[in-house]
Amino acid sequence: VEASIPEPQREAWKRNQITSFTDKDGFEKEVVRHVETTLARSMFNCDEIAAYSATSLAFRDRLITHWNRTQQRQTYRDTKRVYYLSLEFLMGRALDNAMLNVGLKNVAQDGLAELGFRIEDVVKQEHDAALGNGGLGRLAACFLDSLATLNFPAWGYGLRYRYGIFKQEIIDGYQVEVPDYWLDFNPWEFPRHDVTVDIQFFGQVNKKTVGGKTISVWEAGEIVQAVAYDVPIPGYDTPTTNNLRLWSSKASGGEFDFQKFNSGDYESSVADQQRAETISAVLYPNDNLERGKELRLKQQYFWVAASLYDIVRRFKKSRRSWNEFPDQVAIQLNDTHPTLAIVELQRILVDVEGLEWDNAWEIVTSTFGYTNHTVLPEALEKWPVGLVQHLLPRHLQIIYDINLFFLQSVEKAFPDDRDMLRRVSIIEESQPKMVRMAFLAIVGSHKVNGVAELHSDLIKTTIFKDFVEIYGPDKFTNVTNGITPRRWLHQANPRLSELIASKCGGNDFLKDLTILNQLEKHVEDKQFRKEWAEIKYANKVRLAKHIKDTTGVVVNPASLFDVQVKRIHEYKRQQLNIFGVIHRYLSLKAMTPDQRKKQLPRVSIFGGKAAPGYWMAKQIIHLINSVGAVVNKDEDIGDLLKVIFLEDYNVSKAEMICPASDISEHISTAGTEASGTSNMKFVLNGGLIIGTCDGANIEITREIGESNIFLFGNLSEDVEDLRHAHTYGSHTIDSDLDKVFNEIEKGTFGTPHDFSAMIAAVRQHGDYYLVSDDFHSYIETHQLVDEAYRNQDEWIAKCITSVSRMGFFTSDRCINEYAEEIWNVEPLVVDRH
Ligand code: KOT
Repeated sequence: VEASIPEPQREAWKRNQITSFTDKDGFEKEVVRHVETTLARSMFNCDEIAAYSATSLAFRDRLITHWNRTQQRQTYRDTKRVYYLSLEFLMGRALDNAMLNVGLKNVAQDGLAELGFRIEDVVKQEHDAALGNGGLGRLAACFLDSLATLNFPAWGYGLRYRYGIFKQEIIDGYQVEVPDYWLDFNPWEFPRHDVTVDIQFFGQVNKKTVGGKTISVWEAGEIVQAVAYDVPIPGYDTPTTNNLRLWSSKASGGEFDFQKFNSGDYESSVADQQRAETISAVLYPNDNLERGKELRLKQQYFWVAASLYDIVRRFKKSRRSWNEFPDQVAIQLNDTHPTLAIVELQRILVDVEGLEWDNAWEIVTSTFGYTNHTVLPEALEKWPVGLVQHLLPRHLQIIYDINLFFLQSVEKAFPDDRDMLRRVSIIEESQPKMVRMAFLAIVGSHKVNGVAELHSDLIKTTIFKDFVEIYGPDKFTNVTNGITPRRWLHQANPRLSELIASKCGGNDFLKDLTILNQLEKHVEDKQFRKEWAEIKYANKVRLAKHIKDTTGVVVNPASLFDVQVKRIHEYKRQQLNIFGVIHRYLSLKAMTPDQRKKQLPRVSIFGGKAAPGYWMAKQIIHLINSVGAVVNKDEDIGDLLKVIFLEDYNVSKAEMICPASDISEHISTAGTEASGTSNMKFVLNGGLIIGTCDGANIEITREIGESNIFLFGNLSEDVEDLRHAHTYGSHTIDSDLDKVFNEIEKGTFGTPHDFSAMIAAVRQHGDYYLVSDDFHSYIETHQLVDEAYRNQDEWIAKCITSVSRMGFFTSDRCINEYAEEIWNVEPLVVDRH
């Protein structure tokens, strides 16, 4: 690496190499320097925000030095890189994570204490980076942590939204959305104004003859500029610091179109600028739903084109032949959102670089892998052909050609199956015609994976069945999701992490999570159980305080904490949970005071955002809050039942909530939740789960043992028949659920009309999510939970056993599987310095 600096200057550069701080004094010096120079403040007006900013800047300087060395090393060794394309990266806070990953949190804690600050308060000043909706975005963030920790040469590519997921406020029991402007002061990004890419939209395609060859030229469109912003991603206990590159949109030609400006057309020059900036302005707030908006397609192409330009530019520096592209580059598509990358790379290779179609297509398909995250039909992306034609005329031609060659090969293999061609065509012959993005992603990739075993089986037997026939089963694989134990155990639950370390021979388990299995031999250790229980209790006290501070409701930390936090969606069935809560309330009300005394106190905790346009999800939030308003002030009930809705669930709240749960709910209709990842977070933090046989719950059960999980409900294989029976047979509602409905309709929880649609969905509209079918089993299983919790000693033993068997669910295991089975990349081993 050094050799790249000319001999005469080398000595001066080496002599002045930056040395990062390693101790308290060094850290304090940096903080004071940043307070007094970068922030232009003084020790006399340094508040917690300034302390946060200066601490972050001190760590940022450290990261960027390691970032530089990592990039130099990767460039020098010229090995294959992974590019993870995701429209969402739900990163949460960076400071705490950076301090822990570089192993200097204690140093910072002591240093800040000497300067007059508590590190917990300083860390809390940071705004979450919330560039995602839920599981899909958080998975991308966990993957970045694992890629860096395992020393893979890897880059994330995303959009730098000015507004991330909205902030949720609950006003009079209803969700209100408030914009999340998070970029005010963000020390974690480096603007790269020198890295800009011109992105074209609209225009037309002209044929031209160059050297006897006819080529297609895409011309006369509108240009928008993409500007790169880099976010350093530190690995845990390694100098490797990878890059997340986020693109921001800007009008081309600088601030204004000066010609328009000078000719007096000031307004329209500002309007042009605003239109360009709109592209990266806001994250679409839908989880598991695609609404086919033009701006969303613009976002997708803008981000994909900028990223590919960058990737191709980096590859070209190595002066290798195009056929080596797939040996140097692996691109993973996080769902179908970046599928246009397939078309864009084909366009670059054929139109710009002049490769033959077949040669180019071989390179393209060897480069891409596609991860599917959902089977819900409303979430599968389809774009109207007319819209693609208008926005990206050349890309539509290429899509048609890809489809033509694909269908020709299918016809050859299945000569007598006309319907097969209709079924698998990338173009759906509907009114209007649509481009099916998942099919395009399959055809343009060499591997397709689901995110949990059941889910990967389901895609092979349902939505992608025909493609398994066409390509054979080997193109389809499973990579069960995982979570990073650094953030979700070490950072979120430091006391538990420390207790575990004391039994597992130090912190190595954070890099090899299977080491957790050493806990199992201590399960019978009374002192260990006691410490374990104390930590859980302390975490519950912390959450109880947060509940008191934010809702005013006092909850008893000795109660069983029952938690369901995730996006609000009918398939995730928060309605089943709240109906169950009402059932519990009615049962308690029907008891004598003596009977009540024998009951186990419970706190039902909900949290999660509803997509702003998802009316039914908003009704569910309203019902939860309405039930809470009645139950929480009912003096007959007291501590026996509290119902809490926590406002604005996000990554940093999850870090507080997961460690405080006794039981968490993962109760989706079987076959609908592709994986789920919060189920893993809750078990890893010493909580048990109640769940359906869905997604990763099934593999969690296999790992931790059936006696350590509360499973209930119908199985995925029976769902279709049940739905059919609801629609075509006679549909009777569970009698206990019926009583719950009657109580709601009596007005016990406010105006019954507000909730009539939720009830009608079950009674009149075929109960698509099987709430009634699973209700009895759900209630019975909650009774088992109560009974089990009464025996605290055994409960704690179950928790410890479960944690000891969770090693499989680290995102490190996941990333190693992707690396081996899909990317064919190896880590770049680094010496420590
Ligand atoms: C789909 C369209 C737009 C935005 C988000 C999605 C989406 C999210 N599709 N699947 N997911 C979730 O992905 C997680 C990570 O794999 C899964 O654990 C979860 O079950 C999916 O619902």
